[in-house]
Amino acid sequence: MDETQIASLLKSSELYPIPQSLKLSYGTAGFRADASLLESTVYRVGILSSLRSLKLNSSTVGLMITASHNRVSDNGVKLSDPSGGMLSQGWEPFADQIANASSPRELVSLIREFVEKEEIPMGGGGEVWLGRDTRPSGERLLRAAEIGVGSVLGSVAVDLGVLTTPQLHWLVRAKNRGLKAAESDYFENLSTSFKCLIDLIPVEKLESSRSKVVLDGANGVGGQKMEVLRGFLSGLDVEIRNTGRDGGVLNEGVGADFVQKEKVVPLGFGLKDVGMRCASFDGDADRLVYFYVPSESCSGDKVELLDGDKILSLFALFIKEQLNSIDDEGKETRLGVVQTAYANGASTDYLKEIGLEVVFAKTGVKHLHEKAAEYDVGIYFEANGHGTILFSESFLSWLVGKQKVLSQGSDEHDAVSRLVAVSNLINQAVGDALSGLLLVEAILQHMGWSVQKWNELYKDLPSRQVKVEVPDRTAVVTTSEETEALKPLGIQDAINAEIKKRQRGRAFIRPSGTEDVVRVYAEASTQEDADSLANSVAQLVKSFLGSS
Ligand code: G16
Repeated sequence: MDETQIASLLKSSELYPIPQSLKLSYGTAGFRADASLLESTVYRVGILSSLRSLKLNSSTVGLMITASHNRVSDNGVKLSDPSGGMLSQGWEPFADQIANASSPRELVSLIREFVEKEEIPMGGGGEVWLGRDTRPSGERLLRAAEIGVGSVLGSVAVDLGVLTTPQLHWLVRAKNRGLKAAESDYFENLSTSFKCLIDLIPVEKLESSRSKVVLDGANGVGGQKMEVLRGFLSGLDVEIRNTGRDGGVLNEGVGADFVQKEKVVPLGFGLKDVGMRCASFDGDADRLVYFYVPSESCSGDKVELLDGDKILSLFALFIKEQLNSIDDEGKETRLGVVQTAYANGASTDYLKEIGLEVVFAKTGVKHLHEKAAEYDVGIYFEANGHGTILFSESFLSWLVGKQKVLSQGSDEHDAVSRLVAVSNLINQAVGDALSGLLLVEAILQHMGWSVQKWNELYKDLPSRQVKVEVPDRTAVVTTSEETEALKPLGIQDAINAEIKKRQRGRAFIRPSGTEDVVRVYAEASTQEDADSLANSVAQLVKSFLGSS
């Protein structure tokens, strides 16, 4: 790094002093904190993203300002690698180091060392695309990111404005593949591949299953983007509520995280919606869950939840059905599904029963994505509704080749065409609520299923999730799949004793990577037992770690 570069970094970093006693870690999905604390962090991540671009031959990198499901006063920053996937985990320690550097001099010396170690060519040409969600703090933080990007000399930041997180990942992926990469291309791609799937459905099935879906947009960017997407679509009737324009607050009593954790309707939904097919996005639209208000509901607030596990099961069933109709010429196509410890035990049993290979990963899509990429077709979903389908390059080119030679209109040609359409519709960069919703809707129409019929695939074991505020959540250390706590010493034995008291009991604890809490998950054969197990484990967390 030459003197001019060093001077540029020193000068810009003076503008963004780190708040006293701020200690951040890259976490499950980037840095998150109260928005007022984050300018120095976002500025520094701006620098990192320029370096990442330079390291990868000036490919475009994405930087997203969002705190997703967290409250509106929080914000955060996540990065998209040139592939459209999450930032390579190998760079996370450097992200932690620079985010916490206490002075401009320390920051510059860390950058210098890293540039040398990684042999990053500093000749200029880095490119970073920036997006933000609808949080009021987003614009100010985006300016900090721009300064960070530009302080690596010769690198440019391109402000793409308000986007969903998955849109930014999709655009970055498309750009680096030399494809058209404007927001309108994203909408066109989704709508045309949705149409392909619908066109492959026999007319009599279409008529019986087409009905309205009602969307809760979490008062965030997702509902607003769905309004745009709706203009591109035919064959789908979507009513959108909680767009954030009617005074509702982002993620407050609304959104996928709220609906999935509390198992109640979001604001704006209730008795009037009994039996309707409803869906919920989270704050940056990378998570999707479905729900309906059951007919026996008196108050209209409790829901039947169709979470990420149910979406995964629907996708897996559909993909499997298509693969079964295709002569794979002895290739032995590998279809695998990836879940986390949060997956409902009944969903895992179901997936195994239908003959699927199920593997587990640590919480965080970056971990699931990696495992899903090992298959010809890998489907991953977290119970919270974050997930997607990955098609390996070789499998996809084999499919496309087959599509060309098979006779049009044959069952096999239709099955191949459906899979090709799914590979275009689903956002293979990262979980995407908009594309996920379109795929769910297309499959339900294909099957001729109502949301209630879909829900009958299996019955969830009763479960409960709670969060516990403690003085130091990092005192909880778990095994790699997060099913057992290694620290604090003795807590796992105490948890096991509580589990044993309940039929089909299962519970675990883990420190959140996005909020300052310890999460508790419990399931059992009855709701009462699941609740009491979660509460007992939460008490254990408090007694081992203290409450804050
Ligand atoms: C992020 C991650 C998800 C993860 C979630 C909760 O979601 O992308 O993979 O499941 O955080 O993580 P934790 O339990 O560690 O707080 P999002 O939608 O908030 O970006």
